[in-house]
Amino acid sequence: MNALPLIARARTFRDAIAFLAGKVTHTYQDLLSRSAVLAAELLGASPDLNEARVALLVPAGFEYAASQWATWRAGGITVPICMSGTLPEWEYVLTDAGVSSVLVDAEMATKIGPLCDKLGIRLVNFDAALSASFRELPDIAPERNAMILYTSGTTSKPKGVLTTHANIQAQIESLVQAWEWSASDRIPLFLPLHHIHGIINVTCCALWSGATIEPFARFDLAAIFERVQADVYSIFMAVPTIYVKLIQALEALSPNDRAAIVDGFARMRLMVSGSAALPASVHEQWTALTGQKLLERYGMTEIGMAISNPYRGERRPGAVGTPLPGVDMRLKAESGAIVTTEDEPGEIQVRGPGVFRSYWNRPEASADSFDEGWFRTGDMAVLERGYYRIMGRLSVDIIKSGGYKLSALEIEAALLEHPQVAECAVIGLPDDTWGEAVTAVIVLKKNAKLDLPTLRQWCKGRLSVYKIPHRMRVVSELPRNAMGKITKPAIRALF
Ligand code: MLC
Ligand code: AMP
Repeated sequence: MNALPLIARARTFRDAIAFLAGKVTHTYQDLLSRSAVLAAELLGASPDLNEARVALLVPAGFEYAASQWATWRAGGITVPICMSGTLPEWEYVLTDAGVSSVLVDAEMATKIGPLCDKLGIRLVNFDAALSASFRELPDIAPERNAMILYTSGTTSKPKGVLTTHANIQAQIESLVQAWEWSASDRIPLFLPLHHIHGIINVTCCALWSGATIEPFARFDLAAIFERVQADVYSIFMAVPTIYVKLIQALEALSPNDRAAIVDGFARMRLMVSGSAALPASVHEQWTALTGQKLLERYGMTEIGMAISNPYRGERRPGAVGTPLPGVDMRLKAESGAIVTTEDEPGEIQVRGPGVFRSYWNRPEASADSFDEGWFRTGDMAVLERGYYRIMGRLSVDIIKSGGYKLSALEIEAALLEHPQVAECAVIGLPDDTWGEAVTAVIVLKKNAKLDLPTLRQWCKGRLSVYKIPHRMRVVSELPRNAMGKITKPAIRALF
């Protein structure tokens, strides 16, 4: 018998619809059957994958969930990768995680096939892997490793965040309890599935609850509006950039067209924002437009969701609320003292069953990220009238753009390979739509010329679209301190 609770629960609502895409439906029984066959295919003759890494490069929806469940049921670790990533980015992740198989659909097979051949990685085509017969699957203990998510940080290259099945279960149960998920919920899924927001908050919470997910291949405003207007969703989860885009699009409509869509939003039981700061002005605009009070919450790949405004109670614009069930948190002041009063800022530190196990293959980075057993988030917050407010990050090298966490150092390393670039510094500048806009400040080589469109073109194929500089400034020299180190605050002051 397979011990994973996600699977055991699905057996209790076999006939419910897990995924609805246009006219195509997949039940929980379909998920159970397909993931069992795929697990058998992944296993071949072996009784247990024993935590072999299986990368997922399949479309959001049934294919993704069945691939994830198959890997878990076979005893593997899922490594979801960015569908719109570049070959160098894929190569880095596949190599760093030591991936042995990649699950793909036909389209992705052609894109990543040659790279897998080069790296000696097995390619498993989701649609073709139908011939394996049902077989006994291994028991999976909760403390076994389940997933590696790549996240950017203060190091140039992204690090793999390793979570166990128990971590994932704790993250899911906390949200299901706090936000009162149930089998009658229906949610659209348009967030990428190589990050925790789309994986845990949307997909895993919905599947844990027996709810229905409507997947979209990408964030498709027109298609989402059509379904909102048809009144099919009870829950909606997005990053602040999406709410800004929704507001812009709604305001561009005629009053009649807008009213029909707004009514659909107004009737949902819950709309959540997270992954980046939701400006209080956007929160208020959304309420004025739809009557909905967005629930803002705070989380991180390493810890799952940690702080949330209440489902029932005051949802305060500009604040993230109080710790979620099962989350233990403290603020540590710059002095090293633990903050005990309101209005005193400190770094958010978190512990609890949802906190990840370690960074993949990085013992030093793992040890450095904990302080007496508490995970150091690198985010500053303050408690005000009983609710936490996020004040910003400790590191200037971390940028949040469109809800994606980016490392300035990774982008700088890429730009330095451009033949015209002598030196560069990358910063995130405030931006009304993207939260922060990736901004490159560049010193050119002698007699060189470079403009933003040319640089952006050059970046394609090297960096994912959201990492490509959105703004650029050429300077004759970068500001440095007495030690010769580039000073980013001085660069920010140039704008
Ligand atoms: C895309 N574009 C950008 C950009 N991203 N421009 C500036 N800054 C960015 N960050 C540009 C492209 O170059 C393109 O330009 C145009 O926008 C459309 O590109 P796109 O990729 O089609 O954009 P779109 O689909 O509209 O994407 C916007 C988005 C996406 C908000 C849907 O960024 C997204 O899915 N973000 C969510 C990321 C996420 O899930 N984060 C959670 C991490 S987990 P042109 O000129 O070519 O048209 C986490 C923990 C937690 O943070 O707490 O949840
Ligand atoms: P990631 O590493 O992609 O999981 O991103 C986690 C980071 O997103 C956190 O460390 C915060 O900096 C940021 N973040 C998430 N939610 C919020 C929020 N509600 N307000 C401000 N920042 C947030």
